[in-house]
Amino acid sequence: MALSVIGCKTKIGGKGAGKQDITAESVKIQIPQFSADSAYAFVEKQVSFGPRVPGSQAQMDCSAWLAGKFRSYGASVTIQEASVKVFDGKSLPMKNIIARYQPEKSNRILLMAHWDSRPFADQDPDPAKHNSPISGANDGASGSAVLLEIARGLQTLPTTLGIDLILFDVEDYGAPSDRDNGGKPEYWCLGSQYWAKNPHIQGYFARFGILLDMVGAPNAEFSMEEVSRNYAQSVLDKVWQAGNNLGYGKYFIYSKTNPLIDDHLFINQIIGIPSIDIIQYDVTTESSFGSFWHTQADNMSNISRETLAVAGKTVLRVIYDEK
Ligand code: AHN
Ligand code: ZN
Repeated sequence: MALSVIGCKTKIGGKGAGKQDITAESVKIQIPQFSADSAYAFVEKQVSFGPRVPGSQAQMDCSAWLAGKFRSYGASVTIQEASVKVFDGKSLPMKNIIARYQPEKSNRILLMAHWDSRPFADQDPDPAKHNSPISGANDGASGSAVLLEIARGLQTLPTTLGIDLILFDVEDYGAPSDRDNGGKPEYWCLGSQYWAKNPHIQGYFARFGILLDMVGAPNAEFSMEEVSRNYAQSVLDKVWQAGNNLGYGKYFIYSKTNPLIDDHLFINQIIGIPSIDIIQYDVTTESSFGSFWHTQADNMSNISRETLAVAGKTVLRVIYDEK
């Protein structure tokens, strides 16, 4: 366990203060270790199942693996299963993976990622590839891997608040960009929309939520995205402050960027948990998400151990500081 310890023991009272030595312990905050290698291996493992497209064998295999991994780290795990209707009218199986720590506590923090992979590489420079699925190493697997590695730490050291980790399915089944309904918000984030309307516990609430999406690319920049700013400015401030305090100012930048349709939007709108998105936003590329976004190049060659660790250590710091 890495102890990040601030503080000391202070003796209160000098000579004649009485028989007892009163020992006051000042703030002593421990956070578990976050292994960049372990997080990287979790990305690799997910990618090894093949594209985790809804309805595929990879979806079945990878969901079982993810749930088993959370269980092995001491979480109470459920898979929320339903059938959801995608943009072309097809009904597909959805599997949201829910891992809970200290479920008896009423004050909670919600950590989220999506774990499915997009069925169409519709941004690939090669049009012949537009209908084949992506590996989704960054888009999907990276956020899930960071949450798994956080879970590995949660088992070793309890937080003051209860923690829920949810891996949403069917985030990335939005209509391809060249279709009529391309870009329509309601076709994205079907797993989070479903959960927000049917949370695993009736009346579920959390103090705040943090979504991790595309947190694995080398030199990623996480900006202050508009939905996050509108619904959860104080959460954004807390997370950016933690990242900058840890020396990750190159990653957590203080620039304001446009609103995104992502799982946090529906969590804010439908269930009202103030939630932010930690998401790579690269204004220098056309998509804003890096040149490999929704292409066949979203594979292990674009995954950086350092970026995964930056995201993970920052979130750990935030959840262990929360009282
Ligand atoms: C859209 O482009 C619609 N949403 C950005 C969020 C996203 C897509 N995350 C992963 N894939
Ligand atoms: Zn995507």
